[in-house]
Amino acid sequence: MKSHEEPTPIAQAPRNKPGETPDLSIVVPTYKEAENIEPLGGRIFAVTSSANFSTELIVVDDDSQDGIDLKCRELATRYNVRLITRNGARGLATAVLHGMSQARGRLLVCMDADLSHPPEAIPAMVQALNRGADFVLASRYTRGGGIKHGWGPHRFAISKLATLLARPLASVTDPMSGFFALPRAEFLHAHDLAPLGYKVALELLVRLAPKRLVEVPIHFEDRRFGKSKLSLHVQLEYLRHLRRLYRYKYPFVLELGQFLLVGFLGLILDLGVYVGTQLFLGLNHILARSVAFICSGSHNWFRNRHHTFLYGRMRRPLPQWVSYLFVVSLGFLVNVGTYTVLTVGTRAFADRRYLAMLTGILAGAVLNFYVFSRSPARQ
Ligand SMILES: Nc1nc2c(ncn2[C@@H]2O[C@H](COP(=O)(O)OP(=O)(O)O)[C@@H](O)[C@H]2O)c(=O)[nH]1
Ligand SMILES: [Mg+2]
Repeated sequence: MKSHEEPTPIAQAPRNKPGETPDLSIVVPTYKEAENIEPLGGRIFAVTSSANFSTELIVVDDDSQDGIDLKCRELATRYNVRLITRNGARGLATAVLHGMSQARGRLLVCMDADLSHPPEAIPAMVQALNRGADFVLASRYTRGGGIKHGWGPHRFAISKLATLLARPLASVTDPMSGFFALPRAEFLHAHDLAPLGYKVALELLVRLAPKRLVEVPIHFEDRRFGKSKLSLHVQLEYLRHLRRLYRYKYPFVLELGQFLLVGFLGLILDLGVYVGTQLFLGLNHILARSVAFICSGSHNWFRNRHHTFLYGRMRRPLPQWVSYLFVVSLGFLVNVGTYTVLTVGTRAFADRRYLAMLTGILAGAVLNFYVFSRSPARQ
């Protein structure tokens, strides 16, 4: 941590009086976690009261109807506990953000309900915030952290891959972590939040871009009660979320990456039509080249309009269609022109038509990317 500020004591009284701002608001999203909430609450308040932090626990439940309301009511007789039940809404990230928006504490902590995140790490996280950190992430992969009982190779590989994909977005060892803390004032600065799926810490890290970021090691434990809600749907949502965050942080790299991917699919189509129309329809190779270009060009335009250059959809259809025709015909001229000039005009390429074809495609693609990525709708 870069800050050299002295730590400031955060609390005098372990229990805040009604109406008083607590030091800590701990937000816990729940879905079917009735068995876990009592032991979690017990551990949270044992830790925070021995550290002298006045604390409120905010449970955001998506209408689990599993008796969590009774458990929270019982906990509330001993501690400062609030249950927020959302009807109709489902989703971890939106639940956490909702809970944080209702919190009153000076500092916010978010953690899972299933006892995977040890509440005993909270004092170290609070201490880091009090020393000037803007964001504290509890990490399994930083020095001193780990995963208790180990994971099978399948789960480990998926988690590692997901982590690697997120690394360029946030310079932390564990961007997948759901256990984090930040000052409420910092959270109130977060604009354009577009939470999706599970990864709310990653969302906040990208949108807030905190300068003083601290990682605190934790030993992650597998849940003992209840089932994980991490479904295939949530995993696919993670990919959509990543795409959204890359678009936000690295718009050019995302556009280029998607453009190349679309181009690669178009190339396969292009090759198939080029070879197929010659083999099965007996077309002359220059005509086959043109037909293949029209098929793959249309495919690429359609996909890029829908996936790559989204701002392109903000333009009115008619002028966009006209300029598209213009770009496509320029691309067509450059692509097929390069091919024709190389195969007809040079000896080296006369016997290497596929190489000439690839060169033509590349020249057309460079021109198309240049024109599409400079769309006036972008500004
Ligand atoms: N409010 C709310 N909480 C959720 C939802 N899905 C998961 N959670 C909670 O988010 C935390 C992490 O979920 P979990 O199923 O343990 O995911 P895993 O740790 O990745 O297997 C737990 O406290 C869940 O109860 C949801 O749709 N709404
Ligand atoms: Mg869990």
